[in-house]
Amino acid sequence: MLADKDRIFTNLYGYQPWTLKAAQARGDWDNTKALMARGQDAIIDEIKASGLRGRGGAGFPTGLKWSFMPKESKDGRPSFLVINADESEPGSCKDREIIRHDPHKLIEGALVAGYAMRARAAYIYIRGEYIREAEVLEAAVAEAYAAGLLGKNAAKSGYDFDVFVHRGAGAYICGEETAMIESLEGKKGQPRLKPPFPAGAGLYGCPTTVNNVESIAVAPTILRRGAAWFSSFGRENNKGTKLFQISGHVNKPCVVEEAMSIPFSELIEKHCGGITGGRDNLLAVIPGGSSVPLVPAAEIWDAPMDFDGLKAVGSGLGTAAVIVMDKSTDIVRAISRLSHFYMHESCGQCTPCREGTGWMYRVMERLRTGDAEPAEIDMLQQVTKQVEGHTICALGDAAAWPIQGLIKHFRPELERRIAQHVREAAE
Ligand code: L3W
Ligand code: SF4
Repeated sequence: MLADKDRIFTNLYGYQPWTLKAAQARGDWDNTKALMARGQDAIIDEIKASGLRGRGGAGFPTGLKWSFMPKESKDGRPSFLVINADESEPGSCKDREIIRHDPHKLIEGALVAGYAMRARAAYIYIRGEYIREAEVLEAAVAEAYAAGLLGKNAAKSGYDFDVFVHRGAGAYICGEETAMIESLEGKKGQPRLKPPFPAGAGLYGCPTTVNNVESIAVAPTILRRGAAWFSSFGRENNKGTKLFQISGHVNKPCVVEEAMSIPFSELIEKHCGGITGGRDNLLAVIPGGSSVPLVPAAEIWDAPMDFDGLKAVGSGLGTAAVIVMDKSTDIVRAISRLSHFYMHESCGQCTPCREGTGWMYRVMERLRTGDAEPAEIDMLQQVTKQVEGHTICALGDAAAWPIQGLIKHFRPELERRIAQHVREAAE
């Protein structure tokens, strides 16, 4: 179990105030000027050496992403940092905890990261439903300005840096980085084709890096405690500490910071009081937010909770939103409900996603009640393959993967429902 002294988020549960004064007492904003004085390339090198990978779902190496930003401005164009606080992935609730209880970690991270990538300003795009969180964040940003930590000569570093909080309007797709950029520009939130990646042409056509809240909020601590400290947790390719969010059928759902690669069993037993009804009552787990395939009980129990460990069992770490389902769960209904979510949230600009998500949901609903032909299970699998990899953004994949996981691991249950429906109709 991670020792308290190794936790980055020391106020995750809000036992202390979020305010600047309390944050400074916890070590935030401690001589930020000195961190910045190490120089932009040195900061990027330290983040690279720490092994930090993006905490928003894709796991792209953070330091490498920062290094894509131009060192010199072309045509006088500024660069921007965009912080993705549009936390909408079903099961994900970690960024909310950072923002409402430890916002200064994020704001200091924005300054340090923004400086390293030579950005003029950071835009924090916060989920519209996070009303209280946005209020805290706006108040914390105002505190930082008042204390001279943002704005002209931020933290007396000689660097000018602004932070703007922008509230979303409730669309899941605006969490996709290029849809977020469109939305910030005042347009409808629809993903752009990549490349060009945002580092080449992002917000207002300027070089932009989009990072998740957690990725930015851990940066100052990594710089203070060193890359070697951070990378001492986890294992090769899966370094550091990580916020896990465990919901569903556990005795104590929680958000907890743990070492990357902690086995699933340890996470559940030590932090969540075990599975409801005991280990034998576990049916399946969606380990990384709703966009990754489910994993049956037997395969997840000993799996290391990291990028490679969950890939090895056919799933992914995603945002580390661990959705636990015990044997009382109607697993077909659960996945069908997710299909409805993706159908509803599809932005509609590519045909395989716009049409495919509706198709998949309608077939899933018929499989839920058993009112389907056995051949439709394979047909549904084929539809998922026609959507996966054939769309502009990852929402199409995210809609396909949970269904693929269901068919792979619970096909007998789908067949049982169809057979039962046939029997009942004959009676
Ligand atoms: C420059 C290259 N930049 C990649 C950058 C790219 C992006 C990052 C990752 O989706 C996943 C998705 C959801 N030159 C680059 C490059 N980049 N190659 O690296 O890119 P990518 O395309 O691998 O992923 P993505 O489109 O950012 C994120 C999954 O996360 N997910 C959902 C999360 C939801 C939330 C939320 O609610 N807040 O985070 C959960 O699993 O399905 O697969 O920055 O530009 N050659
Ligand atoms: Fe929009 Fe879906 Fe295409 Fe993504 S995959 S751009 S959400 S239609």
